[in-house]
Amino acid sequence: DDSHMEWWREARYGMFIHWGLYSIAGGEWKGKDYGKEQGGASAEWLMNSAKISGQEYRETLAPQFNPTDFDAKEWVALAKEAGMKYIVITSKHHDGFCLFDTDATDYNVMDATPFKRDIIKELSDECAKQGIKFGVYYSQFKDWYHRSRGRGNPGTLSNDEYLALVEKNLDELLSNYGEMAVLWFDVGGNNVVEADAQGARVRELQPDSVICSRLYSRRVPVAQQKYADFNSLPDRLLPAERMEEDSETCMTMRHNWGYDRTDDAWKSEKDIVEFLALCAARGVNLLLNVGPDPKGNILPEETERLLAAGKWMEVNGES
Ligand code: JFZ
Repeated sequence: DDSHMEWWREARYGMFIHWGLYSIAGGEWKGKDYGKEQGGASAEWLMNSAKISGQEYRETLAPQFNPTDFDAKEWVALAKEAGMKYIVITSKHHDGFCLFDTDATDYNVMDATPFKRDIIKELSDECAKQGIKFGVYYSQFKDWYHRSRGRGNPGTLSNDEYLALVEKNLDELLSNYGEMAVLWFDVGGNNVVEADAQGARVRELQPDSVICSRLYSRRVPVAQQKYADFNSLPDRLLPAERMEEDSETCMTMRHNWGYDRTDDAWKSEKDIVEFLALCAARGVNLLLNVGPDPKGNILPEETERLLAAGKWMEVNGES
């Protein structure tokens, strides 16, 4: 039964939000630039790129996380005005930091930052209010803070404890935030048993959640990806032919996913409209990314592009 996929197939276009402790650093650590412009990984990979220990990363960035400009109402209204039908935000990226209230770790917005506001709650409530679907990105496999990264970076948890944390986090995300329309897992490991258990838990708690294929590693044959509802294409990829299976492409408006202070490789409004139209033509959902700044603002360059694409759809689209 795939009735839970109906809204997603019609939706076609959503907002991706990469936001977390890394946003404060903006791709920079101790005067050195680690953003993609300089050939490194994207800004949200900073902890890994600059080889920062969990303790130092947390001690430096968590006390500075105080995005007083954050206004869920504005973000959701912008997504709607842009013609987007769903929102997916990083509830926990590879740095392990949780943007929601959790009892599984104190490395979260409520306990480790001065902000002490549950970002996932404010956004999910606002989405319900404004009538747009809400979901979360959750890095289930890579967690540089809690999970061991090998010698010198032991992580705060043993492997069993880490799996328990993921289970607890999923229970919380699927129990405390109303409808969770999308579970956007990312960078799956090769352990299919683990992935299946996580998928099964989602199905059990919210049977209608749409589960991203990145719950599994790409190396797991598609036929064995039991709980994957849609195929997440490699980032920014536009398939050459029309896709018959449920698929989604995610894309940035410049190089980086997370906020980067120096990345000026902006795609033009025309680039974005073109990509959106091509995705629609090829039957692929588009999840278009924004990387809000440390204060909680979606950037003016992003807003401009979102509204331009929204305007184009209004003039040339079906609605
Ligand atoms: C992952 C993350 O590592 C990255 O930080 C970002 O969140 C992005 C949306 O997802 O990166 C990937 C994952 C998969 C592919 C490429 C980048 N892929 O399949 O081509």
